Amino acid sequence: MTNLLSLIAVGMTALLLCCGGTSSTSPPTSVASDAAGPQDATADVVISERFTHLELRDLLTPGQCQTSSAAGADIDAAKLYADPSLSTVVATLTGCAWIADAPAACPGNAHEDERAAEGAPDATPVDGYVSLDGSAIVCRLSGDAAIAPGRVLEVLEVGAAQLPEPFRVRACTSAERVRCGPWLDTQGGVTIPAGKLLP
Ligand SMILES: [Ca+2]
Repeated sequence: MTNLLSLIAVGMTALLLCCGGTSSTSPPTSVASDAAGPQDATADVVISERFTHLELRDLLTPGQCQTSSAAGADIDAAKLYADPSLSTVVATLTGCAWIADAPAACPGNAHEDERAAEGAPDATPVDGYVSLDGSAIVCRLSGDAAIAPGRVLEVLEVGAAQLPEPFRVRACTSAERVRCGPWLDTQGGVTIPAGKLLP
């Protein structure tokens, strides 16, 4: 009887070892569970690739500095609309900064405060805009918004209506601009289907 109980005990142990071993060596289940964790979710390429930044670069030819104190494209603001009806603003610009590795700005710029491109449009003939002056700025879309198909981006370039100044814009996933969509060359105030700014 004792031997029988021992055999049963050994058998159960073996069964437990068997099942425990089987369970711990089933990688598909284990990996799938880990992949659903928050860390792996944010590392996912598709999920993390959000084009949340805009680079605005002057098309003033380097070395062709103008004598104006507001040289180049004058950016008042930008608005990202939810859809082509242009009725709902999803985001404006925030966190604007001059780009250090862009061509140096021409001297004598009286409108060098890059933050003038942030927030709602507020330009007057003498203030409220940043003159790109041969250089470039990068800004983040407010509210963690991102460029997405169906949305529309409006860039408000101000100044003389008879002389719209050329600049180019592209969307990037970060201020470091490692991953960006195509450049879109334009001039003056403009609305752009946001999908055109995606790779
Ligand atoms: Ca402004």
